[in-house]
Amino acid sequence: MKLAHYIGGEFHVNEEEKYLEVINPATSDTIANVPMATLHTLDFAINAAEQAQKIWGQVPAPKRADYLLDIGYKLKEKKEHLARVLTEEMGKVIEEARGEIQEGIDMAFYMAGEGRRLLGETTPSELTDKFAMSVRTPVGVVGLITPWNFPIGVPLLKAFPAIVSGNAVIWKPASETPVIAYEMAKIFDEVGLPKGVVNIVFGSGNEIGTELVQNPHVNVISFTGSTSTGRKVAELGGYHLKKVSLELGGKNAVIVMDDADLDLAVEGIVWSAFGTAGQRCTACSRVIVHEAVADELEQKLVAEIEKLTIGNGLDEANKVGPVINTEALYKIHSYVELAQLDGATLLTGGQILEGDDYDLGCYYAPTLFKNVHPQSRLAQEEIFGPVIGLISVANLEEAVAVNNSVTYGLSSSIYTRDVNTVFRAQRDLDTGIVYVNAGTTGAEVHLPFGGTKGTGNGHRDSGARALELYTEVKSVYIDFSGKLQRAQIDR
Ligand code: UN1
Repeated sequence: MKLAHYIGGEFHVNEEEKYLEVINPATSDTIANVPMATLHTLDFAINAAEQAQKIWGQVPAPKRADYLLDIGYKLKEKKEHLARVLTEEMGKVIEEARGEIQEGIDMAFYMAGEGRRLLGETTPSELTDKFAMSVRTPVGVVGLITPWNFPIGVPLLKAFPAIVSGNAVIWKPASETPVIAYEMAKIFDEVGLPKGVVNIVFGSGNEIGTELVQNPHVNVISFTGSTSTGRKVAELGGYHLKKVSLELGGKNAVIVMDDADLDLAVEGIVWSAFGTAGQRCTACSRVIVHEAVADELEQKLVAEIEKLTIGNGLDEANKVGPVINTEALYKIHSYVELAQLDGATLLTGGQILEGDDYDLGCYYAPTLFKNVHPQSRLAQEEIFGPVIGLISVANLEEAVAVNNSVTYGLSSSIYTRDVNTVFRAQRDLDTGIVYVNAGTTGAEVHLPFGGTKGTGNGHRDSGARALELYTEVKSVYIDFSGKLQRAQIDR
């Protein structure tokens, strides 16, 4: 299957472009060929977006929201099909793929409600016969640069608030996962979203991503991906004085206190560490455990991890799918080797899986280490794979200090039955998301999503706060006194 860009409401082919193969990481089969846009194609898309936005920005927001409802219903109707496409392309197990489509559905319906809010403020003026308010206006053309690990969930968390706010979108999906984006283009087309409101351009980050960030006709950039790329996006976007929202890495921990329900904690750790084969920015990759329960937790964890079934995500029986490609396999394995050199003890896993069906795909054994030094690279750097390390601590203060000792700040979790511990922890953990008695993944669409420190630059996806990125705020003063009134002077 040859994919095509979606520009100005048409599927667009440029014969001069090269194609890359899209590989199913579970089988190594080629499932599609994706064009790599030239700058000419991108220009065409930017122009289409600009033209469309002029009209779209004038459509009443509740009417814009009606399209989101239609998209939401279409996603519902196609949920199973889309989930299968997602699993084939990205590898996550089918149950999780369904969850990701559901995240898109939830965001469509939630943001459709914003069509009847998009709240500004009204406030008294300090002068008589003068009215004061702030209103939201669209920012114009929005560029989305999105990752392969949540190839539809993350883009839709960004696209829907952008659309309902009256902007036009240019979306550059990750080159590893274009098929699900192409499916999304079909949905925009089927619901009759006005042409040019969403444009999908496949291409390289270096060329197309860079041009999106620097092009003067693109007003806002929302990027989810690695911290190193995010830094470049911030630098370039900053030079061009653009609003740039960054959602970057994580090094998320589950803290298990001595009064925790250990079986519950084990379930939460296993789910949040090995779901999506550890390739979530919210994935648990450190377990900070109170020394009094460390041995028991370790034994229970090993037992549960060794029960995990690994294989093609289309098979409902499998709990852990492949990682995205062989490069990822080798990167994960190099961290495992490094951890051993750093003195950590391997408890289970620690290898690229081989033999039987594993040879065809990119499978890494779910891996657990203990005796991990909190400052070692295994405990500090984002691995983006199914690897966790146990770190023992003596009390809550130490647990919080270890949690906060990384350069990232996305998600954290604590298992305890003590209400005082709960409140202290939620106050002192420095991440953008804190879970109590649940793992580190599973954010819901109506609360802000994002993190502190190296995880981003203060913006948030999801929730009503996402609108801050996609709207300009205009303060409007209406003086109906019929005379000159001077603020701060005529008191
Ligand atoms: C990501 O990994 O980039 O909270 C997003 C979660 C999901 C979103 C993850 N709702 O794990």
